[in-house]
Amino acid sequence: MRIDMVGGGAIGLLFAARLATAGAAVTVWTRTESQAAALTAGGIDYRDGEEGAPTVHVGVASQCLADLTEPLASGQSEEEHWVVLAVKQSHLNEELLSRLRRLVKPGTRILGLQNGVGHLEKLAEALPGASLYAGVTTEGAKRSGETGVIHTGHGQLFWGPLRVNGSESDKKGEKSQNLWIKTLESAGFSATLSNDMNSRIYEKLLINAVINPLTALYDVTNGELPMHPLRKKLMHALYSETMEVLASDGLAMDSDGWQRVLGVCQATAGNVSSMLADVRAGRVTEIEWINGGVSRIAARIGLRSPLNDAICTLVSQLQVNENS
Ligand code: KPL
Repeated sequence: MRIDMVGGGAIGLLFAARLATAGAAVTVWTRTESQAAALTAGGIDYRDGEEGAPTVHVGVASQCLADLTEPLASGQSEEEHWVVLAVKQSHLNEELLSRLRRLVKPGTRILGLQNGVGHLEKLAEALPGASLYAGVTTEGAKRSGETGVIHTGHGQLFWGPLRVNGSESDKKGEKSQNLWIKTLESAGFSATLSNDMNSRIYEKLLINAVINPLTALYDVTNGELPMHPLRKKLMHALYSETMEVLASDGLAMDSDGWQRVLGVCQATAGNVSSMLADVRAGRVTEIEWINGGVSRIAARIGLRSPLNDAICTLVSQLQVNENS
């Protein structure tokens, strides 16, 4: 099995390290030459988050995306080839899409692991002929340096085919899906093939739309967020508005959504959300694809979303201020 892992962040390195350990031929495509050179020289330093767990060096191939100037000959049938996109939504720009066109051939299976919404439509338009898969992961991972990753929490991967804007349906995908499942299982991931990825994406969107912007605005960990009564009130108001929008657009949850949000805060209590981490580091956040995505869905189906609109403006303002 050949896997092109696009993105050398925490999730990209986590999946790359474990899949390579399970015997897959993994190439990590990075944004910087220096990370590609360091990964090629020393591999990934993988450590399980358990107290006292050793660091394991995992050899992988790595190349800088900027070097992807010609279509890549795969040398393997497309059934045994998966491209996994583990970059932030904000990095999924024209430049990256043009590189991906050289990696992806008609029939290539491409799995997007992004938070929020909007990326799959973008990929379907940019890569006609590719078979699109969506993934939602709750694995916890933290980068340590340029080549290191710590697996901070074992989670779940839900993945499955998704047709958007008339993208190709993966009619002949069964063999490739089975190979992918086997590889994921050998790598120790708990993975579920889902035929209802829209609901999975909306469930994750609901959680991210409440926790991520409020932890960023209040500068608190996930566990601290609901501890203060006024913060919890605001969380609930944002939850209710978001739930109404997503439920009106097809989200049907089999459990109490509000309790799920509180449960995630508890289960990831010590975590700094990805949005707060971005704000603290002065990086562009995913607000446009999380709460901005909720606002766009609301507008499409004729609902109002004043809280999501306001939260978007506030977090964007925070980015401007952090960067100035
Ligand atoms: O997905 C997350 C994120 O930070 O992006 C949560 C679930 C909030 C965990 O931190």
